[in-house]
Amino acid sequence: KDKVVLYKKIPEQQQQSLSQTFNLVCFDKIDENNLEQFLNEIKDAVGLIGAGFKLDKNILKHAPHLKVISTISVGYDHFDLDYLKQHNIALMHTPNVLTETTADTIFSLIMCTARRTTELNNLVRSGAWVNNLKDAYFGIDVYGKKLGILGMGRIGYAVAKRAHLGFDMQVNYYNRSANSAAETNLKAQKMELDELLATSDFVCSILPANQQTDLLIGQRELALMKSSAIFINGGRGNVVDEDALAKALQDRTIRAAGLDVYKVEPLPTSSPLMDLDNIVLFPHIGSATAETRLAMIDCAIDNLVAAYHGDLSKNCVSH
Ligand code: 8YV
Repeated sequence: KDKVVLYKKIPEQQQQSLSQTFNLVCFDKIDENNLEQFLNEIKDAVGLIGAGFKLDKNILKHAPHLKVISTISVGYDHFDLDYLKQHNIALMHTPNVLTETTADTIFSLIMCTARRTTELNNLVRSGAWVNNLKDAYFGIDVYGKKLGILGMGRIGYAVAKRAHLGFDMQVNYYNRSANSAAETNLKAQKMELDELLATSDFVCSILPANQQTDLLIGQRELALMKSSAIFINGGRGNVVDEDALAKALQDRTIRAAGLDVYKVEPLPTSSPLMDLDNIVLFPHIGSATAETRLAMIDCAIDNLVAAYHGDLSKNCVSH
C-alpha cells in the first residue's frame, strides 16, 4: 500500500477507512515538537490529509513523491497553488458539506450583535440585571432590514436565503460575477461596494482570502457605513483592517461588529478588538458542529481516494 500521512486527529472509524486503502501514518497535530518526525514521514508519502497546519513549500519540498493533498476545509488560502501546479500535486477541498452550518454561524453573529446577547448574558451572570431592562440595553431589529453580502458564493447564498425567506430582509450583494439564482429566487441585487456599504444595515463579509480581498474594508470603507450599521465577518480575516475596525467601533461610527475570523488566529490578547463592548468575537467556529466536521472528514477522505485513483473531477482546486 502507498503511504498517506494524516496530520489532524480524526475519529477511529475514519482512520480505519483510510487504512483500508493506504499505509496510514497518523499525527494528531503538527507543532515544533514533532515537525522533524513529520518531515521524515512525508519523504515517501503519496498523500497528505488534515487541517490546521500550513503546508508551505519549505515543508512540501520534503515530500518529493506527493500526488495529492486533501485539506479538511473549504478554504485553501494557506496553500501555494503555483507550487502545487508546478509539482503536479492535486489539492482537494471540502465545499458544500459546510455551507449551511457556516451560514448558521454567520446568522448567529447577526443575531448576537443586533440583540447584544453576549453582553446581556454577562449582565445576568454578574448579577447586574434589574427589572425592567434599561433602554440603553435594547438591541435593534433584524427582520425587514437591509443586508449587504460581500461574496455571493455558496455560503453567501445560504445566508441570503435565511435573510430573505426567514427575516424578510432586502439582500444586496457585492461579487465579481452576478448570481442569477440569488437574484431570481431571493430578489437579491448586485451593487458596487461603496453603494452597498452606504445603504446596508448589516454588512456581512464571506469573502475568501486572496490579493483582491486583502484589506478591502479599511478606514475609508468603514466610514461609508451608516452609524447604525453592523459589520460581520465570517469569511477570512485578511479582508478587514482590524485597527480601523476597532477605531470605528470605539468612536461608534458604526454600531457593532461580529467576527468569526481574524488576521491572526487565535486572536492575540493584545488586539484592540478585545477591549470593546460592541463586538462579538467567535473563535472561528464557522463549520464547527459535530455533524459538519464529520461530513468534512468524510468528504476529504473521498477526495483523497478519488484523486489517488486519478479522478480530479470533483473538489480539486489546483488543476
Ligand atoms: C477551518 C474553514 O478551516 O473550512 C474552512 O475553510 O474556515 C474552517 O472550517 C477548519 O476548521 C479546518 O479544520
